[in-house]
Amino acid sequence: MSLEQQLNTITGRIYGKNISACTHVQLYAGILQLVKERMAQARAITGDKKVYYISMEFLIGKLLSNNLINLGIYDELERILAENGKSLAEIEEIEPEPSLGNGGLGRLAACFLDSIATLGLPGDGIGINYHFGLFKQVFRDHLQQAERNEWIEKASWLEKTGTKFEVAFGDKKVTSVLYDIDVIGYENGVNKLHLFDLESVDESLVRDGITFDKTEVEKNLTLFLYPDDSDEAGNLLRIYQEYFMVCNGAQLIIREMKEKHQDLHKMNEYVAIQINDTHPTLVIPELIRILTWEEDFTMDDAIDVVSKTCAYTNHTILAEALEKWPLSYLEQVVPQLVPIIKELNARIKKKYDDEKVQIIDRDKRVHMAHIDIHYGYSVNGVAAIHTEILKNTELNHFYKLYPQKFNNKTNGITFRRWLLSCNRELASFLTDTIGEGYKKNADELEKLLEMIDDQTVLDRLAEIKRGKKAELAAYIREKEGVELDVNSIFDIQIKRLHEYKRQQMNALYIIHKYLEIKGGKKPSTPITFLFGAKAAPAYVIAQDIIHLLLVLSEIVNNDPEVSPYMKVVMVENYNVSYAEKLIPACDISEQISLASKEASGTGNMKFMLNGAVTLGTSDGANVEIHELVGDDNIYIFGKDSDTVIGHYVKADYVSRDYYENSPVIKEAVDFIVGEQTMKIGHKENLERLYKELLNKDWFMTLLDLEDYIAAKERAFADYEDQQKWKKMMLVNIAKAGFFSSDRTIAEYNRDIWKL
Ligand code: 26Q
Repeated sequence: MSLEQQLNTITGRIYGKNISACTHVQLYAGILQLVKERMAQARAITGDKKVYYISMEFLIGKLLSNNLINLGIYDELERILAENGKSLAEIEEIEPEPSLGNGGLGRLAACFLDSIATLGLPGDGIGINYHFGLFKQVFRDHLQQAERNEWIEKASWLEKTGTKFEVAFGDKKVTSVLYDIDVIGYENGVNKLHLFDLESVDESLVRDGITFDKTEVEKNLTLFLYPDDSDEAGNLLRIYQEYFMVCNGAQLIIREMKEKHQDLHKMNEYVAIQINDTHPTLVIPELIRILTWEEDFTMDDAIDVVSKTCAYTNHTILAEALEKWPLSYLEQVVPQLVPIIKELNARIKKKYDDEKVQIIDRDKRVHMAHIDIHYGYSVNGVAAIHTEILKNTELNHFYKLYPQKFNNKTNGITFRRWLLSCNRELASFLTDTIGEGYKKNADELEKLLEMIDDQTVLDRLAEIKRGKKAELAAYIREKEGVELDVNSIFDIQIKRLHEYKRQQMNALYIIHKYLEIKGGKKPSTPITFLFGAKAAPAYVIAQDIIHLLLVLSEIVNNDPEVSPYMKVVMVENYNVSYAEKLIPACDISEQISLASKEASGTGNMKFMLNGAVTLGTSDGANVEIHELVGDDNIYIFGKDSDTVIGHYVKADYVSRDYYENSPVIKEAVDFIVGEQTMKIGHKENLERLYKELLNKDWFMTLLDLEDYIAAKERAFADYEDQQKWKKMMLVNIAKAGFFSSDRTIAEYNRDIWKL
């Protein structure tokens, strides 16, 4: 059946109408159905060995456009709809975004599933079916408010399976139900994302915003995703969620092995389990429990085979983000795992007396990462510098014990979503210029380098960028009510709000620029500063930084002397879908974390691929971007990681010294609590932030501020030379191939999974 016939049949069946008589909402439902039918017919990827990527977060984002592209029917469908007077782009807007993750870690898991299927590797995701994704952010009175974020509709990507498992929390038993989402590779077969839910979940427990009745786990366990990114949240419910996921995951894995008549004693020959940060760590004791209690394994055999099956990825070196659970919590939630964890701990104690490598510390806290490192066969960081820091400092004690376990896997992004889907104009220009090959072999983007002196290529790149800036401006006009100047420089910082990512440093620059313009020093090209960021509701200083940004945007945008030269916009409810609109429109990509703190970053890669130039510190994957594009095609500033780590070791960073010794810094910091901000904003928030910067500044904002200002001025000055800028765009796109998650996954497979 042709695509058009199939869609007409479906809309006829559901609505009794053909395509041209349907509304966009009806067409969305019809196309959803069509895509699901096509994916059901596609080849299931199989093989002797399978990887399970287990993660508390899969930030998959909207799936319609991506699935159409991967099925190879996007263009045809777009044409059919247009012939019937319909717009696929508008239909795509109707899909609710599944925001089942906080940020980088969750989005990485989604990119990885796409690449695993694209490479034709057998590999499924295992996670939780949260009824409400990461909270919806609304701004009121220059403050962030959190509202619930529904995404599940009657018709959605979720397919209810017949699978049910029992999960025991001590004496309390719950029943799970399994939903699957098909993951189709680019012109390849299908894997599954398995999302577990509670059978007895009760949405009516949700009250105002994101508050809910916390008493009955059997009703609330899968309601919400924890809105934390790298912050401490020592909460029992989180452990309930983690155990719920791994207990279901372990049962699923064992059931699939048995269905294939695979010998559990050789689990590691058939299965690899990739543990996404420490959140799924309990899968290790849980598998050991099942094998010893239900499968007659000796403890030695169970530990041995599980240790050869599980591999751990670390995503952070922030000490406060490493999970350490009081043993008493585990005794309450999963008493059945406690004897196993104690046994694992006893074996380590017998072997090594170094206190730093113990699983249970003297305060009776269980270090989840230590379980993974001792009882897994691989430990990887997510960018070269990050892995080096793990080996040399943070996890040095473990590296000395197990040097062979440590390896680096620099993160990547799926080019299907972050190029083919979000920037169709650039993708089709690349196809015209260097051919189709780059879609399956990202390294072929380098062919673009041969065209560095081809004026038509350079001009076309600039034209595409301008088109994307105009599209974004139209969207922001509608959503945020702000008029952007398409001729201005689009300088963008989008990522979770965290002090180490230093949005506050960008804010201080904006103050500096504002004061310069007020003083009569006007930039030759206007600048638009764009932000998008959610802050964990419990993270007070992060809320204060959002407040400052919102107050600054009001001051700047409403000042007729200044607003022709600069604008500041913090977009509301930044999410994956917003990122897909912002990234193609960016000129300058802000990647300004304190060196050593950002494990990798992946937004940096998305911007580069879309022709933005990075302004960043020597941190995470910025270091590798720098190596690839060379000094002339990136703006690197700030103290390096060795210097920063040295400051922490010697405890000799005093932010007040920087404030007092630099009139530029002092002027900007003082503005936070000046008359103008106080008139619009809240004294409490602004003063707290001011004091934090002066008295603590744990992430050393003031250390790098002057250098940051200088680097930013250099970038703006270079933008005046459009010819030079176009060449920088071209080099960045051409060198982005390394950051395809297809490369990352091929490395995971080569070194860790061996499928
Ligand atoms: C932990 C305990 C309790 C509640 C929540 C959490 C929690 C949740 C999410 C802790 C951390 C996260 C997310 C971390 C994260 O996104 N890390 C980012 O991972 C990216 C992919 O590797 C990197 O590129 C980023 O540098 C890193 O910050």
